[in-house]
Amino acid sequence: MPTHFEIHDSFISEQNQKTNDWVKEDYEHLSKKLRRQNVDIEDLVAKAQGFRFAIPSWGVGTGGTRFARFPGAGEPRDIYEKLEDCGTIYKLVRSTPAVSLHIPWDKPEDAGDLREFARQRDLHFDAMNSNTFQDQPGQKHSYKFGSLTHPEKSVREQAIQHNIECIEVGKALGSKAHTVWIGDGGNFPGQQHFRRALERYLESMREIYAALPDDWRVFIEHKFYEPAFYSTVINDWGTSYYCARELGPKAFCLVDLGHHAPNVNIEMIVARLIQFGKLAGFHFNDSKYGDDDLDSGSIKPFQLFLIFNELVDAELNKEPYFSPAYMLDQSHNVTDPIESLMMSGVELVRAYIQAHLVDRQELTDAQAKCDPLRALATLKQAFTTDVAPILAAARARAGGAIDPIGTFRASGYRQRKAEERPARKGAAASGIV
Ligand code: PSV
Ligand code: MN
Repeated sequence: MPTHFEIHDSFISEQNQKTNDWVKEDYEHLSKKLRRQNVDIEDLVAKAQGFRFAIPSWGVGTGGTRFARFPGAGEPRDIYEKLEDCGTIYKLVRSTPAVSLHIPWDKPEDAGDLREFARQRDLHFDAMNSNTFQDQPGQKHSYKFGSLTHPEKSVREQAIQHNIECIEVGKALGSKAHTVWIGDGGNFPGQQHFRRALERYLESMREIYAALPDDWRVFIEHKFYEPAFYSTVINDWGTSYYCARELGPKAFCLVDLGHHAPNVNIEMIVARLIQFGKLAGFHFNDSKYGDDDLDSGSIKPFQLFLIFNELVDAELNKEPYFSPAYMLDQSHNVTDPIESLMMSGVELVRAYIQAHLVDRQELTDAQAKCDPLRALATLKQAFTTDVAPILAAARARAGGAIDPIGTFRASGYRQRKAEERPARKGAAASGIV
């Protein structure tokens, strides 16, 4: 039995042959349609090929809820196997050359070796992520009542050192950013002094900020509830923005789509952060009720499009400090994580390309003439355009799959991994529970 099964380029192009003619036909038709709107389809293919986003290492493992996790056969057991799966996703969709690591889950024994392993798969490392929301075996102080904002200095100090260690690991891996999300908050009214907790956060973050290399950025990720259910210290984008400003020019605000109260206008938050020069980037996912970590575009595709509408508007306007880091942050509880990540990735590129189809002159004119229906119709025209042939062409021309999920299934990758990766006794769960 050969170990480390890989999907070969020749297999992908063989599979592509099956649907190539149809894609060509659809592409021609769309190309004509777009020409009527003065849009060159080739420009959009180039845009689709240029759109890049990172895979979170924890996303390739099966996720779960606080009730249960149902691990799938053949899921990755360590960071090397996670990188193998990330490499497979990259091969098939061609837009995910970066992986985001979570420390200590992915702490490498030999960073040089891991970097080389990634390089061989054309992968590199995106933002590092610290973890002070769990206690680790042998850890001196507990984070039960907080980490960077804990009332006791010794606990805060331990959490600060952990973040600095993440930056050190990231330096060895070639990363350029560090994301800080803390679970700190309160479960009971009165449990925390709101202002003092935030002061302690800033005091801790200043030390982490001081450890950043010159060409690094730090991303502050807010979240309004969970694991704390009454209050969280970094609860919303306003608090995040205040902290980023206080910390300095290397600090930015990260938007995880699941971290807002229901019905909040996230695209507007995105626009505000762009305008204030503090948008770090995204953790993409979708949500129905809370931080559900569902697959991107599975619940509210129009919202995803509206977010990309703001991003593309900023890109075209060349807004200062606009350099968003894109990542998926999802929990795949009932699907094959590789399939979910590929499908979600396609949804991101779709929304990005559709946003490029918005007739900006028409929209500006409708806004100036106070014509809300024409404004909406302009957005809807872009949103309802089926750009699938553009996405398929972008992938296929780069050596990827016209049908990533069909090709993945036909390859037998997961079955082969189930043979290669028998469950290890006592192995840690590889996804989020
Ligand atoms: C928290 O819910 C979060 O979105 C943060 O990004 C964490 O790093 C990630 O999920 C994994 O728990
Ligand atoms: Mn997140």
